[in-house]
Amino acid sequence: MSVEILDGETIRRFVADEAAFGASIEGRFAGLDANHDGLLSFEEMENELSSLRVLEVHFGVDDEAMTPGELAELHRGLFARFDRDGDGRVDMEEFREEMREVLLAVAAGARVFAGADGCRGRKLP
Ligand SMILES: [Ca+2]
Ligand SMILES: [Ca+2]
Repeated sequence: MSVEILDGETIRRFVADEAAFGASIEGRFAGLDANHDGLLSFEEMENELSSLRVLEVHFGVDDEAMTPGELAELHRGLFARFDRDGDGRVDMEEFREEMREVLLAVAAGARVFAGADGCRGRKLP
């Protein structure tokens, strides 16, 4: 699934739409849950973490000089943000809450950055 940068208002409307947002998150969660146990391990989350990192890079977090070790540490940190109760697994509720916050943060950033560097509508891999 590709990540498309939309304008902030569109993202906020999407997150506020419980039915659409919930369905989207559940579909994404199911797609990541490779062994279908209803929980996401770090390994299952890694691709997702990479695409979230793309968002952060897009919004100004510079990782040009990162070593593989630093990258792994960053992924661990991102995973810890999702894993709120620290049991080493991300359940649906944790996934939904963190994705909501990430999207709202992106929405806030998008409003700031859209005019600044013309990134509005740009598609990320
Ligand atoms: Ca799993
Ligand atoms: Ca957890």
